[in-house]
Amino acid sequence: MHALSELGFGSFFEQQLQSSDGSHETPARVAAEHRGAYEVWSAAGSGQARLCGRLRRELEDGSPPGVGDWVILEEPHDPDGTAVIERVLDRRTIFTRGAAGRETRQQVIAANVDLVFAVCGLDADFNLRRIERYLARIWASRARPVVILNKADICDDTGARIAEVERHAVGVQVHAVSALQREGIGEIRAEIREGMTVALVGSSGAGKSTLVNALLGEERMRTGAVRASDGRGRHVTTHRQLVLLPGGGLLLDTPGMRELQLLDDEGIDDVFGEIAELAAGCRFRDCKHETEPGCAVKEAVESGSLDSDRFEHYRKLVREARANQLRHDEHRRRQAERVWGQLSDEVALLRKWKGGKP
Ligand SMILES: Nc1nc2c(ncn2[C@@H]2O[C@H](COP(=O)(O)OP(=O)(O)OP(=O)(O)O)[C@@H](O)[C@H]2O)c(=O)[nH]1
Ligand SMILES: [Mg+2]
Ligand SMILES: [Zn+2]
Repeated sequence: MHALSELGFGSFFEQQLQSSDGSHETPARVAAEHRGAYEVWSAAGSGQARLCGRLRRELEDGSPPGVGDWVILEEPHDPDGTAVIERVLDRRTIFTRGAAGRETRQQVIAANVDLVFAVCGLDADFNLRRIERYLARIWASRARPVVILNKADICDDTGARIAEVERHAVGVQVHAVSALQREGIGEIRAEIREGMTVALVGSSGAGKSTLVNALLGEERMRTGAVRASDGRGRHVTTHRQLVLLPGGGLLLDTPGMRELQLLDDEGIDDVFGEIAELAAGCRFRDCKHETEPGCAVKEAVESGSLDSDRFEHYRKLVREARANQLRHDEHRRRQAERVWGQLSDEVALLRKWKGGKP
């Protein structure tokens, strides 16, 4: 059994309890989810839970709870011991998967996380653009990002890599470790305090689960070798799982995601702070830094005070974000039209039916 504070409960969630003393509500944290079956942790211990019918209907078009969410359990439990989730508390931070394909329901990857370790291998996995994309999404989630460069044991120029990432991730801690050899682990353990939740994200094979094991001090998570041909992971971890760290703190291991889409341009300015600052000096407030006159960003590139590579990365990410947002908006518009279409069919039917009555 654990105190709620050890599980990450704090004033933000406490304020959302309805009874003044909270005595009739049982808050619990979602530790794992398997196709609608939840593993929840409360002050009473861990158990299984499912959504109540009303909540399931209400959330049909929204985001069902994900790992890390705080929920309220109904009392008493089902006869078979399964608890019933009646409410999801507002999230302090939320990290979702990009609006993949036709999906408009946001899949919650991690909720109420304080810190996100963006794990990147110092092998073929190393990719600055991907790190920037992760950082933008993490800033947008309102959690704090930390970059973990893993597999330092097989990299000859770790120092140069660290410097490269630091140049592109201003204001972000960058750590190089070897999860396998257990090197540099103390440094990142020191980032995690009691009650803090830390999610690990990154490509399959980057070594997230190996790192979780290193932090736990035991081989609890399954890990698997990367493909020799291209160094890609084999998607060993298949579900998100919260684990308690001995000595305080929680870790959330996640399945690898190679492609992480930007949903909108939120977070990009946090990654490219110096460009956002320059943009304040552009003549036009909505300057796209393309062909507009009086563009302070282009001037900085021309004078060499802003790295042109960096500007290119920025432009590509902004373009990508805009394209995704347009696609997403278009999809929502179509969906709304479909709902209206159905509704007007029903109204027509109702009229006909009424018309037939005296
Ligand atoms: N050389 C070296 N190999 C490592 C290190 N960390 C992890 N590996 C290896 O990389 C492979 C993938 O590690 P995992 O921990 O399974 O990777 P993951 O990020 O959890 O991958 P998914 O669960 O598929 O998303 C395994 O063979 C690990 O032994 C490291 O620091 N150095
Ligand atoms: Mg894994
Ligand atoms: Zn401009």
